[in-house]
Amino acid sequence: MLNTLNSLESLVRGRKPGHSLDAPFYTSADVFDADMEAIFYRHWIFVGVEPDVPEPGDVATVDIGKASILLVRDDDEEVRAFFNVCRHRGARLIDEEKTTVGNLVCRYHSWTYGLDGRLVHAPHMGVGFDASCKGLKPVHLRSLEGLLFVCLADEPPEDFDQLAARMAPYIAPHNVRGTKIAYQSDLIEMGNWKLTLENNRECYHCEANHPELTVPLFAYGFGFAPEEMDALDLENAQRYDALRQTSHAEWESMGLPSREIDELDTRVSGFRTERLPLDGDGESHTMDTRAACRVPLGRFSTAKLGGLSFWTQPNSWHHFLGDHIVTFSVLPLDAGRTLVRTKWLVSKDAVEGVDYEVDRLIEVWTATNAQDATLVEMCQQGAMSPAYEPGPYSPNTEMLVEKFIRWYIDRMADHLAK
Ligand code: 3BY
Ligand code: FES
Ligand code: FE
Repeated sequence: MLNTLNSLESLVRGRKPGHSLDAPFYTSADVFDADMEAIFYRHWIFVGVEPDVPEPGDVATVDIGKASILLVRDDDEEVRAFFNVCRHRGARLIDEEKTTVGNLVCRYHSWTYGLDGRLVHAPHMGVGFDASCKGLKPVHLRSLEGLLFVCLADEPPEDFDQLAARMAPYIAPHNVRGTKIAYQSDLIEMGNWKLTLENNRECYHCEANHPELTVPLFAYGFGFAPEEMDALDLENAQRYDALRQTSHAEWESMGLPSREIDELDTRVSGFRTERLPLDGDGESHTMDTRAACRVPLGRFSTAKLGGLSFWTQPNSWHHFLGDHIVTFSVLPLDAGRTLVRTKWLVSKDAVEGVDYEVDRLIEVWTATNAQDATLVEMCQQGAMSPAYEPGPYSPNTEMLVEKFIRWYIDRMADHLAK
């Protein structure tokens, strides 16, 4: 189907605007390899949160394609990132997803690295051996108010700093660094990573598929076509819009930036954010829309802060509530499999069983993730059929899907031009 770079070029050039992609983008191993090269080894990838490694010596590993990355909290309490590859004969250094160490020791021949990546011990290497140039290879790392992004490229896209500067005031009040991970789920979706992202960037499918998520989310935020709404729908949509405006004004007066920023396809480091009111006079993403955790985040005095959403190209979305945070990291495994890693964060001071119950905290998004996994798998199966052809996105509800795909196609075109 797809054998040469030329055919990838013609696929990229032949992309039909406003439509889903040609099948090989979802099914081909060659396109998957190109995606890793052009996107996942080059751009800023969301991999975790500072509370993954709360104390000096804490280590977390995460795989981006074939690259295993170490996240380490060093003795100065700084988080650092390295390639998880020993500089002796290349063994993977740390196997576990989480561990705590004094030094990073390779169990093959005991080469030992400090938490700052320096090689501090290499037995039997002789007098002429210069350990100083055999430290662990560093990986670019940015902490956006506690959200950890890495970039595997030598020269990372520079505009991430602008993203960070604009997003920090939105995220800071939720105090990610003051949280702990109450729960993490790893879900393998049987579909291409771009189907996972496409599915995430619209709520066209929400009413029919997400009975739990549609409890806290306002259906009138889903973007119906005005011509298909009856008088009652229109009135509700207008009421929702008015609530959105007044909520933004109220939250901003409390020092909580809330208004939409949409740079999804206008920047190399594409992102979008907005704080939206929740339904049912709601406080959180729970089945009764009440806070799931009794200890609020940051210095919030009310739980009714709506939901701040934050999306990044190519691999994350996040929801910041008054009482908890949910982060999602999309990590491609192969053309037809994608890991969706979800973390639920609550205040460090909250006590499980007293201030929150894990079941209640994770109920809405556990159900939603499972439903989304099924939808993604359905699309992967469809993309493999000879009958598949790119289908049209709704101009009312799938604009952000189009922005994701446009961003992806532009990045692939940039890569091929080099
Ligand atoms: O989580 C999100 O941002 C989107 C919007 C709602 C459905 N979806 C998973
Ligand atoms: Fe790590 Fe030899 S490969 S010490
Ligand atoms: Fe969904």
